[in-house]
Amino acid sequence: MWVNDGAGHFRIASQGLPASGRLNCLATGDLDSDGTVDLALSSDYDVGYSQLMLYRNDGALRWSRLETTGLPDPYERGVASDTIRGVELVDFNGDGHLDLAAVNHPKAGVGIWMGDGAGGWHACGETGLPQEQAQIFGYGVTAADVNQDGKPDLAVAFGLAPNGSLQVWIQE
Ligand SMILES: [Ca+2]
Ligand SMILES: [Ca+2]
Ligand SMILES: [Ca+2]
Repeated sequence: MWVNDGAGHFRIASQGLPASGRLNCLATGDLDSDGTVDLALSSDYDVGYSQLMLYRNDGALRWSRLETTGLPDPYERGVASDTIRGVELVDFNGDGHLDLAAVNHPKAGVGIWMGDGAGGWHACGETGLPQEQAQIFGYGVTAADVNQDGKPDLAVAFGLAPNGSLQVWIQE
């Protein structure tokens, strides 16, 4: 993490963030509604790490891992068949608490977890999003309200030559 001084100069501010591992994507958002920007990280292989990790910013740029329930368990053996590469934070259901979207790398499935604002998450079952796709990998996910109806939609990038694609889903 680097902080911008407003003139394009940056100083490092990473105290408490992971200093090792295979981290690949991040998203920002105020996970605990205290006004500070927090972080969600995805990791695609690390024994003892979770596929999804959340870090809280205390306002003085000291980061600490947030305790969570309901997100995927830490890797036990670095299982390469079930890893995540892509994470996004947005309030999908408009309840004021950030929710989380992530794309699985080797299965190319898109998962949604609803957040309760207090560290509890629950996976959504019937989302209409792909749960598993053959011959393609998931690489990235981002949310935006592409049809301007007030409900965040989702774009996901997939790739494994020659089958790559960028797909967009509208939230119903
Ligand atoms: Ca916060
Ligand atoms: Ca929500
Ligand atoms: Ca929309």
